[in-house]
Amino acid sequence: MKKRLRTALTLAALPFSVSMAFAADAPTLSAEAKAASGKIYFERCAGCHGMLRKGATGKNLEPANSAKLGQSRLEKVIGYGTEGGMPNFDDILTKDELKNIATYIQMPPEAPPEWSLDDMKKTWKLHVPVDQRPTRKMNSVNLNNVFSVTLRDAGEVALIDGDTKQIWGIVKTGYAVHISRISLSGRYIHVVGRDGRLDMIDLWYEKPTVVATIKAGFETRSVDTSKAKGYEDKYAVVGSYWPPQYTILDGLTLEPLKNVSTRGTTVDGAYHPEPRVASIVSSTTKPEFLISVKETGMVKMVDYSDLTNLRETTINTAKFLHDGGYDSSKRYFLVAANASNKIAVVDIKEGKFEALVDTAKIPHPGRGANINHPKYGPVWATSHLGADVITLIGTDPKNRPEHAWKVVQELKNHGANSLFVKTHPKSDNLWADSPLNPDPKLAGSVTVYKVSELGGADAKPEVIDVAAAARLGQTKGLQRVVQGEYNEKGDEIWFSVWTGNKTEPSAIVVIDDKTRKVKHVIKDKRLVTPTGKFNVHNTQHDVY
Ligand code: DHE
Repeated sequence: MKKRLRTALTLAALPFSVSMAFAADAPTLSAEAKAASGKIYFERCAGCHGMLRKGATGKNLEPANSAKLGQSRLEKVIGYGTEGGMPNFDDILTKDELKNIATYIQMPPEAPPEWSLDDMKKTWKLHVPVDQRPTRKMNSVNLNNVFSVTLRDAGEVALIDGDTKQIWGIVKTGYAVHISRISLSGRYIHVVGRDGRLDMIDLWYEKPTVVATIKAGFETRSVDTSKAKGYEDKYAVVGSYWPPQYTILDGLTLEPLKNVSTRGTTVDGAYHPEPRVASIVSSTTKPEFLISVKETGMVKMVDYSDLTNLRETTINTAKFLHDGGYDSSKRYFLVAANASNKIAVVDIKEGKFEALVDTAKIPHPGRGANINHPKYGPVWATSHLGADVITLIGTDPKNRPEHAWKVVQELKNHGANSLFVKTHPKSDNLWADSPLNPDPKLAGSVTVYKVSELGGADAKPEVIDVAAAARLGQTKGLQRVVQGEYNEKGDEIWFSVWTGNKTEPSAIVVIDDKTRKVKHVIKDKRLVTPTGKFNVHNTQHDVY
């Protein structure tokens, strides 16, 4: 035993090139193929498996594990996906790319560099200082009903006027732009790309205009802004996957102010080198950001009232934290611990752990959906990557303690591989998608339930083939219908029909919420790979 340990230590101490010499039959790629595969890994795989490939939503892909599966099995899994929630890539990657990426993940992972506050400052561009911005709104657009639409593979967002359904402006953003969040005033949209670029768009100009930009990390997924009384629009916060850290910035200029690493121990007490920042919500009652740290399984409540003496309350929940949102009272934050098949609940008022709720496999709520259930009162809903159900969880411990933090009902979804559920306080509908389903029919459809019927035994869902309604014709990529988002009034729901391929047409289908009939299809050659849609009013006020 002692001898084996000594050998391992000697190997670890050797320079990389020498230790590689021991593995004579190790998989290799040409420098060019390795660089191209590294790019694909970063763009398509790192989000689920981690830059260091330690695994989270996806499996651990360190060479010891991936090599066990072998080249041909890996190629099949990557090409066709699995029922466990891994999507298929055969419609996006060429045969050679599939082959090379299967080899690449059997080679040792390479850690990208760190990214300090100083590095960020060097990339910070204040295009328009605050005192040179408009002092009043210069356009006649109803800003409350503007949708910021992610054009994923174009690295752009489209600002669509929700009243006229016309594109008001297209703004260049980071690579594989991910989400938009709106400042509490409703004036600024913060858009974050996977490459760490954060753009701040001012909606008061005649056309949407970027007033500040910064590169906040190498890989980022989340952003939000301060919403507590007295701190409206004052700060922004960006959560990075790499380096694993969060950064607090000036909310009006994006000047980086404070950088905090999330490296450390997990809920199991083990050290983790890459605990990535997943979802962030901003408390409306306290000067706090709630930051979900994926690999540690901890939620950090970060008090931003004093950045010099920053106070963090670290709450143990479960691994691996991903996406989440508020209950209807906004007292509780519910977040998916997706690898544990649990929803974690944090009490924002008390600053404490509230509950862990066991659910079906791999919950994936987006921000979730809050409905008033005829039998169980206020409940929060999530759908699942790993199961064809929509889970309803009671959220009212005061008036309905018998249902609180329990799964009160499981509704059938038309398929697994779902990403988002949606409703609106003015709607009687609860919707769920299943865009990552390998079956084209299921990937292109949505399920909808009437909330007022959920108490009875006869609650029947309607399944709507949204992709067919878009009439895009035959496309190489699957027509994945993703992320319903309501308009301001709550009488329309918008779905993206995402072909996942920037050379092919995509669309947004607008459905009348009462009749569930298609009202409008937005088609435009500028709408390249639309995915997430963020209505200004609903995002500004966390309405879902
Ligand atoms: Fe997302 C939210 C991470 C892939 C569309 N996604 C989130 C959040 C996280 C996350 C942590 C929560 C942010 C918050 O609330 O602060 N997403 C990841 C990944 O790690 C993952 C799985 C893989 C990756 O490499 O990025 C991933 N996400 C996707 C997509 O492929 C989607 C479907 C299309 C796209 O545009 O990238 C996608 N993610 C979204 C959307 C939201 C989101 C639309 C916001 C939902 C909302 O209602 O707020």
